[in-house]
Amino acid sequence: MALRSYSPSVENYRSVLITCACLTTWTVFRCSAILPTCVELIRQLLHTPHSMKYMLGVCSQYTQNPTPNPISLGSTQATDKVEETQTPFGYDCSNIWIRNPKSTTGIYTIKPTGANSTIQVFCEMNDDGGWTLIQKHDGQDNLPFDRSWYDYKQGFGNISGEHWLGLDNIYLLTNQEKRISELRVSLGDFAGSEAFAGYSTFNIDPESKFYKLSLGNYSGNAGDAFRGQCSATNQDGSLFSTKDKDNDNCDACRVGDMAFRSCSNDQFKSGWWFNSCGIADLNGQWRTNGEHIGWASAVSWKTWRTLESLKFSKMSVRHN
Ligand SMILES: [Ca+2]
Repeated sequence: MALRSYSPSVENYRSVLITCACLTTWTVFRCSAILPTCVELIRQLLHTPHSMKYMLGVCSQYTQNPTPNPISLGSTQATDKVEETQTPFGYDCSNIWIRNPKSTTGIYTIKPTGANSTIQVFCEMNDDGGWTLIQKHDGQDNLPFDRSWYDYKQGFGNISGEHWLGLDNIYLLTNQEKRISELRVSLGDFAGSEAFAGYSTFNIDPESKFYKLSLGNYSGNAGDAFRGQCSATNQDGSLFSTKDKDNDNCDACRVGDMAFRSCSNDQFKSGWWFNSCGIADLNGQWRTNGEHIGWASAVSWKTWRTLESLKFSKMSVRHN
């Protein structure tokens, strides 16, 4: 337990952290995806005054071993049993940013309060804080969003590219003890314009309550498409639906002569918080430039662009 009083030099930090990165690479993850995180970890900890206990805790988290083998510490004596830490890098991107405002945008590992395991996320580190990305849809990976309940629950895609973080992860992120989460929806069209919609609070319920959506006050210049213009299009308070799980309020809805019961399966080919059905749907089918007008299934935020499928959408959460 000598670690409590141990004060390593910068060189010692470097030795520990590089060893940690090596351990991570070949013991657990066996994939290159973890490397950017490790590199980021090294960069962060070399520039911030963390304790040795914290750093070794990080290593133990990465090796998934509460009492890892002694880690090479160069000339130091600290090879005692290592205590686990409460969080590997932070509860969320905001927490990481608060601890180190110089953190750069990229992939991080977080552990929200209440989570049993860590989550890999993409953090956008801006002047106004650290934002945890929960959705990115820009067609760059040709990622299909017409997916099952299970896929939307678990998440899909590439964290550094197009992806949906997963409803279980979004639930954990937005229901942390004493941490208020706000949402920012970022949008771009094919003409090069951008807009955003902010919500002062953003929470979803657990799966047992069908991931019901709860939003705070709107601000921004893209319009409040989540709430739409009337009760039928208001998605605040709606349950999540997918093509194989219809929790919407259509029974039946009509488009022209056609009646349908499932917004997700019959109209929009998207997992979303449909009411009957609403005018926001960022998980609809991405359309190429020139082919982006007038589709039912599209990347839609109709208070901003009524008929167009958008060039990109991002949904990010900040905590305070
Ligand atoms: Ca229905």
